Amino acid sequence: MSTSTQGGPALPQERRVVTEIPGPKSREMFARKQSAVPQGIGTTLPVFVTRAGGGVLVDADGNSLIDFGSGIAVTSVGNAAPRVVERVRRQVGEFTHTCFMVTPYESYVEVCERLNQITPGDHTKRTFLVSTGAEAVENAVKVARLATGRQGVVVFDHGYHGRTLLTMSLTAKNMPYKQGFGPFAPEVYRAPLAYPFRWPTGRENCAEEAAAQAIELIDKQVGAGNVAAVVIEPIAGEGGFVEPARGFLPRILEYCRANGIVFVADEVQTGFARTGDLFACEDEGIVPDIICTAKGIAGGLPLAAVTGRAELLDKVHAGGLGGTYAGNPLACEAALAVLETIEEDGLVERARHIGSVMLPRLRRLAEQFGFIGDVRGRGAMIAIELVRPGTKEPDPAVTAEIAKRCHAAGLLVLTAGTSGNVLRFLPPLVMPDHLLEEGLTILEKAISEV
Ligand code: PLZ
Repeated sequence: MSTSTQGGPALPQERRVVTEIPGPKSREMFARKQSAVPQGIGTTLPVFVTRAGGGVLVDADGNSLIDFGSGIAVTSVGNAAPRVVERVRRQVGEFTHTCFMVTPYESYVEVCERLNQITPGDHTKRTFLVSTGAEAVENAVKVARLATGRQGVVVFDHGYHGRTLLTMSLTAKNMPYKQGFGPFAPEVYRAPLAYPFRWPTGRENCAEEAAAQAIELIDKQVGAGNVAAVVIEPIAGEGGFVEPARGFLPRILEYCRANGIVFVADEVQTGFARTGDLFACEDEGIVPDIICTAKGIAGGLPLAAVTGRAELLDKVHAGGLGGTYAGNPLACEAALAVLETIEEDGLVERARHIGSVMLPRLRRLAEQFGFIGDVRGRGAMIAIELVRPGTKEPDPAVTAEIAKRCHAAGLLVLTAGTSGNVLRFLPPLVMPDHLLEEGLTILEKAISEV
């Protein structure tokens, strides 16, 4: 039996279901949650976690669940990953906060230096740090607006960029993210996304037609000269792991370059080896003007970054950017540990390996079951889209039912998609193969039973 020493004594890398899921202790805590926390804060699976590491989550009742979620693509290096634990432990005893804008510290600068090196493009870059993905995207737009003197922001169908006023406005899906929370920020325009599975005239026309429609929308409805930034996820995450048809991103980038529009890649979910490249933009050689990162950057500590062309970021006046906790020293230490882990443990390769295990098994399932409409994704960012057999009509009910069965069997899976009909898989990149295979077996069983 392989073990993980993450966070202390060895944590067995096994699935172990010893109670109903959720068990009695989790149910008791969930009842407390229901009376202390508003229902606006949802719960995918109401088991209360006490430890986690490698590929498992251990709950208060002693169940050990296989983790196909990584806390929504965050713990790519594993939970309580050894190098993260070591560096954060050391740092927490030295100092916990000074505010980088008041008195700086080296680890912040080192994280920025590293991001300037490893993000796509060999132009001169600058990076600044914030705490959340939404903050990173919002700051990218601030920079683009100031640098261009323009206001418009173009985003895409199925996009997700956060829950703050601006990023909620950039997000496509109404329920639950926007419903009742308006009015939304102005000067946000939404273009079609090249969604191969759902493109009306077929996959083969998708990239070209979608790009033409997006460009026409910008030209005719907004005016290219009014657009500060195009903001896009290289693979739409919450929107259902939609990989834009190949050729779409390069075409949009080319249009941005020709029109002085800042191309912002939101790699909050796709970044840091998740897709089998260090950044998903690399797959088609996209060099964004600004790249936003978060989630996988710091193994679970809250950190996010905005990295971009020096000439853009340097336009902002002194004091124009920042935040009390932005680039917290514990989170910076964690980020340095994550970068070391990705490199030393070959996690880019590991992500590709995970994809190469998952995709063929899922494709075989899709041949067997008509309600699996599409299998897609790259690396360890893989999804299936569920539809009514023989149609493309989304089936969120069957999606929820499969997730429920997986959960009951001790496999955490997440749903996604504008219609809630996508099951997405985001295992930690350090998940041992036997757990990956076992997780897929549970999934297969759940699918064959619904
Ligand atoms: N951009 C591409 O995926 C966060 C949302 C969880 P924050 N996705 C998880 C939820 O329901 O709130 C996300 C993302 C992309 C931006 C964000 C926002 O990142 O760290 O949640 O602010």
